Amino acid sequence: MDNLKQRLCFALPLIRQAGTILRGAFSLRKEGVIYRKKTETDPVTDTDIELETFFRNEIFSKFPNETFIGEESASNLEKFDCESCWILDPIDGTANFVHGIPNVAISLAYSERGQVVLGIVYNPLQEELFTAIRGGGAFLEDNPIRVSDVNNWNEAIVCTEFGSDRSSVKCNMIVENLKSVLDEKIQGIRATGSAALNLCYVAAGRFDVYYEYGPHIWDIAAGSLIVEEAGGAVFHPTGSSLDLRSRGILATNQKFCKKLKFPPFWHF
Ligand code: LIP
Repeated sequence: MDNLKQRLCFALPLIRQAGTILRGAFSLRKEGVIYRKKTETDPVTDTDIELETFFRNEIFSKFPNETFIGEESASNLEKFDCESCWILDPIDGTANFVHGIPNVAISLAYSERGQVVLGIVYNPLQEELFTAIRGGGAFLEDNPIRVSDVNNWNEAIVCTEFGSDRSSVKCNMIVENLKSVLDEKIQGIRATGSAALNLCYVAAGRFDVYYEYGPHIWDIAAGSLIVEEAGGAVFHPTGSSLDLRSRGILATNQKFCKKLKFPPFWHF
């Protein structure tokens, strides 16, 4: 635990510094942030790349023998099984960032032998910092957070995302799942546009369920630990145990998780 606290103390000033860079770039948006598209519907900005380079350099100068997985360098995901690995999404919610929507987060996780043990998610535009160390609880700034107690669909806010894959198979699956959820007469459905924030909102009891097919390990590594440490549960949407590299996640409070019927509630 002491080792992880030291790592948190190392990472927090970096996250705050990166947040200042992100805020500066966000406020210049009207003059036009330069962005290139990874695929037709999936943007990446110079700020994503600048922040990833910043973290990579800082992490390697402090821990030269550790491994690093970053969204923009899209490295070999087998590194996750190494003794020590850092996992970064420099801007989770890049599409929001380019549209001037302040739902963005810097997501940084640290794992040991394939298990995330430290997670930090920071939205510098709304000044919200979520942290967790495995076994040490989850926090919003200095305040402990807990998942909700909601147990009934008609009181539940369910969150999902629509990703950037516009193939007909994926779109049909999204629509079918949405229909199943709406058929339960839920109170509301939301999509922040950032998987990391969605997970933190489950952890803080703002959302009761979040599911998505498509997110990558860098989108969900930090947030999934924050949910668990806030008393919640994380799975693959089919109900099997969560593999962060399997491109799917379902996060809920403990009560709801008993209520969800797997399979076949979630289609894929
Ligand atoms: C995004 C996610 C979002 C998901 C998108 C994308 P990015 O991350 O957080 O929830 O639906 O497909 O992965 O690309 O902004 O880091």
